[in-house]
Amino acid sequence: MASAIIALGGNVGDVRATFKAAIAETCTLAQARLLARSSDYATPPWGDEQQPPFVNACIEIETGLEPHALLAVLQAVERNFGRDRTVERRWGPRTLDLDLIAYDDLALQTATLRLPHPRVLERAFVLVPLAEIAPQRKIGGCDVKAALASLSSAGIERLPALD
Ligand code: A4P
Ligand code: MG
Repeated sequence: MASAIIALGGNVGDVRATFKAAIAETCTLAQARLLARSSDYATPPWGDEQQPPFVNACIEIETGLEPHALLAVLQAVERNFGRDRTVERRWGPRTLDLDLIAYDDLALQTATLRLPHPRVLERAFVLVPLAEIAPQRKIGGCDVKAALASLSSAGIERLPALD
C-alpha cells in the first residue's frame, strides 16, 4: 500500500459539492482509504489571473494502485465531473483538477507522469491545504511547512466546513 497526496482545484460550478462527490468516487475507483482531508480554501487565481477565484483542497489516500493507474483514475474522475481538456486553456477555468502531488516518496519522470508534481513547491494554493494535513511531509526533499514559509499566502482563506 502507498500513501498518495492529491490536490483538488476548481472554479466552475458548485466546486465544493464536486469535491465531496469526486473524493468519494476516487476512493471507490482506486480502492483507496481516505487517510486525511483538508478544509476547502478560497484562493486567488494563479497563472492566469483573468478568471474567477478557485477552491482548493488536498487529500491523502492509501491505495494499492501503482502511480500510472492512479493517474488514470484521477483523469476519469475529472471527466466524470465535466472536465473537458479539448476546450480549456492552460491554467484556465475548470470544474475539477486532480493533480497527483506525491506517491510515497517516489521520484518519477515519464511522458505522462512526474512525481513529485513539478510545480507544487511554487504553489501556496496546494501547500496551504497540504500543510493542514501533512505539515512534516517531505516533497522532493523539502518539508511542506518550510516550503510554504517562503511563499505568499495572501488572499487564501479557509472556508468553514459544510455539514
Ligand atoms: N502530469 C504529469 N505529472 C502529473 C501529476 N503529478 N499529476 C500530466 C497530474 N498530472 C500530471 O495536466 C496536464 C498533463 O500533466 C496531464 O495530461 C498529465 O499526464 P492537466 O491537468 O491537463 O493540465 P493543467 O492542470 O492545465 O496543468 P497544470 O500545470 O497541472 O496546471 P494547474 O496548475 O493544475 O492549472 N489557481 C488557483 N488558485 N488554484 C488552482 O487550482 N489551477 C490552475 C490550473 C491554474 N490556477 C490556479 C489553479
Ligand atoms: Mg492538473
